Amino acid sequence: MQEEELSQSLSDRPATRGLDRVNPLAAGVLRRNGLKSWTKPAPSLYPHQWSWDSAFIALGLAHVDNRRATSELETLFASQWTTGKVPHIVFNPEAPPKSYFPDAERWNSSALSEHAPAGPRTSGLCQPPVHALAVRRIWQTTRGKDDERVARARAFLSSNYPRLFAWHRYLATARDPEGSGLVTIYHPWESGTDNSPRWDAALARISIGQIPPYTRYDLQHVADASHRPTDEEYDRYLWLLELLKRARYDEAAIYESHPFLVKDVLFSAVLVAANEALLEIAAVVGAPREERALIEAWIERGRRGLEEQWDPEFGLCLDRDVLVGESLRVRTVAGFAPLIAGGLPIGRVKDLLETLDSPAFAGHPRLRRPLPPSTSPEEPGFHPRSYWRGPVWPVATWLLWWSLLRTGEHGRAAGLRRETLEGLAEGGFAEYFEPFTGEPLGSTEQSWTAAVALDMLAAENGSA
Ligand code: 2M8
Repeated sequence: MQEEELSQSLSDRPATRGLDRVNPLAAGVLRRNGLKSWTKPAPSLYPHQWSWDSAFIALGLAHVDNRRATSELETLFASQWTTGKVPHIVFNPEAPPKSYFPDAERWNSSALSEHAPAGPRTSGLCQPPVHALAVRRIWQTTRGKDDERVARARAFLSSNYPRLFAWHRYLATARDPEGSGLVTIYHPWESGTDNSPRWDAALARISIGQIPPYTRYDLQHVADASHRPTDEEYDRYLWLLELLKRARYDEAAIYESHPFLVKDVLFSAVLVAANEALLEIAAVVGAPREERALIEAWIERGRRGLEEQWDPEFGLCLDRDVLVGESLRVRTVAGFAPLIAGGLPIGRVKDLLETLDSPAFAGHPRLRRPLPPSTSPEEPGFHPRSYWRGPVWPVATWLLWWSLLRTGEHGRAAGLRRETLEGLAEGGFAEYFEPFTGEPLGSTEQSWTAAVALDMLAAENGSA
């Protein structure tokens, strides 16, 4: 559906206030942040290409500009490592100097690892694998379209299936040598929820060594430094980066001595959902039977691994610190991971919905809107204005909304969709929102916020 048609169909409905403006405004954000073949996550705070941002961006673009959606992912996957890893940042050589730190020089991945791509320079980490969900959305949006468009999408799926398969295989092997079904991350940046209190205990155990001097450029792009991670947190992030460089980004070496090895349940659940999407893609492209069997096994193992991390007291799933062999007992939005992974017995769905509706999350009495904050307001590490420590992130709400739809919880999904879109109509496409006031925080014009709005809007009558 074209931009104009989409907004037209919305204004035909018993419109919720201001919603008819959201679609053209969201498409405008993505247009303005767009460069040649890919999209910056935000106008100035993030001048490079980020992995899971691009996946969400492609998912939203699939509804308004299918060619652009495919080029977004093609550009990202062109920088895939030979191990299968999709890097978390692909550096833009044309970004203004001193606009983002750590930069390509600091990562130095192409000099340190033979597995890094020869082309554009990249970081040495990865992020949650939303990509197969985006590829499947690109396929889904061809439904009812002309033959040429369908053939183009099929060709895109065929050329990308092997890349996605290699990416998921990397995560299922190098990042899960224990065969637990859960992905190990080496750095909070890999989780995408960087300063979440999920990581406080694991980070506190690390003793920091000598870090080469650095200047943070992120702080010059936000209204208030307290919305971003603290300097103490950055020191830890930069120290972990030094250690990864010393290991030359070699997986076995990292696994042997790295002081931050954590089983991330949100990352792992996204992988399960992405593997389900990959199975569908595999069917479209006629992938070998053995590969499909492997993907099925990854799905099953992932769900089992998540179940083992269930915490009955919190009614949530918890991350696990590999080094001390203990769960990290913090209530964050990541705890809803089993919902994202799907395939749950009714009882477990009920448990999770109870937690979602409780005062620990969307039922907290002071919330501006009944949307889950990134960290429970009942947690000591909660902070309503600091990044992933409390604000509401539309991209995280999208994950829950999509999961609820898939679970058949249409009423709840419709509620999350309505509240999110109304919040965006009111506050714009900010990176995140203060949960008690609805105030937009972080970067303005954040691409993935606009992208998830487009996807939610396209889900006519709550079906995606
Ligand atoms: C944030 O992370 C980057 C580091 O990767 C940063 O703060 O500089 C996170 O919200 C992450 O999830 C996101 O992908 C990235 C770009 O939007 O920004």
